[in-house]
Amino acid sequence: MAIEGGAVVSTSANLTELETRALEAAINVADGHARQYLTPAQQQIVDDFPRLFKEAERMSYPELNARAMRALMRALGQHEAPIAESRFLTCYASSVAMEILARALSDRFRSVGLIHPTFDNIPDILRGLRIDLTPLGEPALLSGDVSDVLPPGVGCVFITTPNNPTGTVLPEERLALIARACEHRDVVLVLDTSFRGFDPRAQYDHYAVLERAGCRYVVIEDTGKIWPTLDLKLGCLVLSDRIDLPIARVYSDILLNVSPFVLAMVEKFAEDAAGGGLPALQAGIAENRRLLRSTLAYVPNVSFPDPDSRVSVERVLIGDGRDAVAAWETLRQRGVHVLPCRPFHWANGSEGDAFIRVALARPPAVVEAAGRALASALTARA
Ligand code: EGV
Repeated sequence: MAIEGGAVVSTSANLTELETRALEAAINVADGHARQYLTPAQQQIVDDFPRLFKEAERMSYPELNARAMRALMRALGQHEAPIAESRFLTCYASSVAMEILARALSDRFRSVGLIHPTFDNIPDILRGLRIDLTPLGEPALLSGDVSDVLPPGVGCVFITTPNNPTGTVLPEERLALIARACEHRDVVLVLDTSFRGFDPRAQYDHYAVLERAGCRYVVIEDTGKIWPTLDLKLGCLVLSDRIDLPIARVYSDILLNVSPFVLAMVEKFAEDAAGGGLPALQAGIAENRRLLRSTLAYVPNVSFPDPDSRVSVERVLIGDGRDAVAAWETLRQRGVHVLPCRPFHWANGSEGDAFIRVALARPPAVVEAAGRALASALTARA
């Protein structure tokens, strides 16, 4: 099916390797990093970077860290997030936070329940530490008997919400139910909320829910997907009290501190987000989603399986027995890079064979060009 290069995808390439290839492409809608234009308000913050740098140089690190965290949590509706220094650990990126967490988990648990599908570096990092994974499908996470979410032997449950690539959000009542079950069974609940800035439905106060349930939890917060700051960003591990895992110790093995400049920048961008930046971001993504859907509207049997998704990536169900890897390859030869979804389905790759993921955090012209190229690739005679 797939011509040269295709075999690489189905056997060994991970999503990030495909994203790396796309970095040089004319039209890159592969990675989920933020590559849209800065808003005028964000541009002003950037124009002020020399002053911000001097300020960061002078300030105390713990204070900068707490200020950045407080501003970020406030912007995202997470008012009860613990700001005590011992309860949050800022990292260079959410993948670094993930690696630290996984090493701490591997010290205690052999088995983790993980949302399915999801971005493949999460299962890869966990498996790399010899942790066994049980797939937790989105339907089971969203409804039905909550004990299905906590299979026997599983010491930790890991949920990405909103999920990547589907945009599925864990609603408040369901989180409360799962958190209470975790408390009851002494299972650690981990949430990866990297995409929550895109979706107000993911901005109810998760910490209030988690604290009320009294479970042990770790939340990975992230700024990497939301602001086009050339990958100046933070990932963050937020811990419940008495987490009883060597997370702080592993953190110290990996890093001492993040950049004070990045902390100062995050505070400014978070204040802007709270003051109107988030709705502007959401409107831009919604516009790009409409644009992509309209460029593909005339292609027979192509559909959008996540109609309610608000995240900055969109799945396209290419239908008619078309193969995503073949479509990916055709597009790649034309300088347009998307992602085939097979690797997201880490427990059952073939489930992803009919889906392509298109990144939306781009200038509208890039999304439109990608949509047109995809439409043409799917309508051309094979
Ligand atoms: C997405 C890239 C890493 C990741 C991109 C991503 N891979 N960090 N190893 O940041 O959805 O494209 O999550």
